[in-house]
Amino acid sequence: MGNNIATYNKYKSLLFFIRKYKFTELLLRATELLPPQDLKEAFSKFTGGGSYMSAEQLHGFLMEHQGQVRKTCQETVNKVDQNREHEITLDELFRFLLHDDSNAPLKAEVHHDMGAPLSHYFIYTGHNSYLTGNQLSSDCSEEPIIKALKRGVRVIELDLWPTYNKHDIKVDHGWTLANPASVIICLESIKEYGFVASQYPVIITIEDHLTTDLRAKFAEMATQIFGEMLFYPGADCSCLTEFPSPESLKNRVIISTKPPKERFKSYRIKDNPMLNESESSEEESWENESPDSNKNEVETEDMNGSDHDEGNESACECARKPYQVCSPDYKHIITIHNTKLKGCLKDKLKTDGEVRRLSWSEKTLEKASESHGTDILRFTQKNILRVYPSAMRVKSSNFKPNIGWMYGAQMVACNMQGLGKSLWLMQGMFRANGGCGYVKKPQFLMQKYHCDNEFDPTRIQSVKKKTFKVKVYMGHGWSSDLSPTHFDKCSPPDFYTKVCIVGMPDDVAKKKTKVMMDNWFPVWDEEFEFSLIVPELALLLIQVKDKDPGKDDFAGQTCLPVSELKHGFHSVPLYNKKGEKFKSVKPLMQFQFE
Ligand SMILES: [Ca+2]
Ligand SMILES: [Ca+2]
Ligand SMILES: [Ca+2]
Repeated sequence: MGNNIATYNKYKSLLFFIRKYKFTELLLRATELLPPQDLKEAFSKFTGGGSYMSAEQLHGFLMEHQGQVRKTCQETVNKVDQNREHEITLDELFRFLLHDDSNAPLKAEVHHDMGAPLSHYFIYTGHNSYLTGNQLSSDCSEEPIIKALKRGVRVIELDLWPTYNKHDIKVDHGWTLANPASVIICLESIKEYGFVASQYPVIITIEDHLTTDLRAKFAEMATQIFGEMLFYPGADCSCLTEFPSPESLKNRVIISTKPPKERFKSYRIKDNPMLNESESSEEESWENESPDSNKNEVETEDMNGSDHDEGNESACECARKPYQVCSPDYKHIITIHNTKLKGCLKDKLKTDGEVRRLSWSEKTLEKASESHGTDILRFTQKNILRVYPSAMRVKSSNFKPNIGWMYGAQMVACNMQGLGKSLWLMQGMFRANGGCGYVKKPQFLMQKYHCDNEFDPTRIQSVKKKTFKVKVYMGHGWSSDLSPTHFDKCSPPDFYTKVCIVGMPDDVAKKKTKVMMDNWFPVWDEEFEFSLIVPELALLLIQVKDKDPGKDDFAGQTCLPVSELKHGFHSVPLYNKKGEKFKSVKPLMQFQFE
């Protein structure tokens, strides 16, 4: 028996050795990747058929073929030229294009006009930013907030609740099993990490379940912690008729929530936090309400209180009346008012008067867009619409953000801790504009539509379609970043690449390359053509997979905003499922527009 085990172990280690040897041999093949034919032709064109490229010719190649701007061209030329006498070979150019980080397909700097009101931008927005995992039982912590801010997320959501003894505030997810987080630590983390990834403003959206006293306490905390960093229009009771610009709010924190009602009902709400929830939750559920809905006392009062005059009811006025309970300081620190108007959908989307924010669930938006597309668009040109994932998504999954973007919704809120395609799309969209968290909305979302049903993004009849070509040459880097048996136990992986366009319904398309069997360095050399109606909202989703008999293995993904892509040959860095960049995996591709 013992002898058998010894033989078995010996056999196993021999197998391991053979396998290892085989893999090492395969790794060596990396150096055998050859420049694609297209690159040979481009090299020949820019060198006039020569075998060396001069610094001047390289400059020409980078400007004309690679879509680089003059400034970065010189830097690149210096870099490539470093150890040479002003000339490089085709192979050196190829290695440079394949490996160098500066050959990424997107512009690294902020290049949109940042001087327009906040409503003109899509803003990188988190949902329940304090949750570490699922929506029911995961804990609350400042960690996911810090992580999101480091990635450039600009809108952080905090749900504020009274602690058990009602004397303090906690960040919690309401009536779930989660452990709460400290509000002070959350605010301090926002202060510390808010501007690490981007200088543009951080917006804190608050789901407010607090009593009047605790609101005052929060206002004090926020003003003390943020100091000068906290922006608000001032205590002059004036309301904004236009939002300030991201440029003017650089390195500032602003608060968005529902302004509290200055009414005697506050006494009663204090006694019953459950009632308070229906009053102040972000939920907007017009579609479930019958016209004479009278769910409870507070809700009715809320409806009365939210009429159109509410926004103008000044806190100063309120302060002059000694018997009313209000927290003027809290109201004053709110820059973006989350205000719902009563009435039918059309009334709720009114755009005269104070600019404000509405918060809708994905379902509400879906339903409203069927009949009121133009009204929603008109609203989002001046005001802010936040769209959040349905409460049914307990596992922190996400909805396709496009539904929000195509109606101009600025804050499409995403569960940053949930994995999956929707999150990749979100990360892709906000790689635009230097990854600063603000992306200027395309012109067609800002122009005037006069008739009621004129704007219907699901049926845009083409003006002139733009042709976008993607060529997938080759992949490499997996053998450096992952173990030899990561994909298949007994053989190298069988890679193929999927390229999809996600955007306006008519632009959606899916293509894929052939499978390259048993090869860590697949060469596909395949070109795909897409014809796009609205390239401004089109995202290119790239996924590499290892073909398997059952479910194929994931081998990397990235999502890139099409209108921001540089043309020419680029190495495209891929990310894991969570959106963390692989060290070396960056397939070589070419992008062209016609
Ligand atoms: Ca596999
Ligand atoms: Ca295989
Ligand atoms: Ca396989």
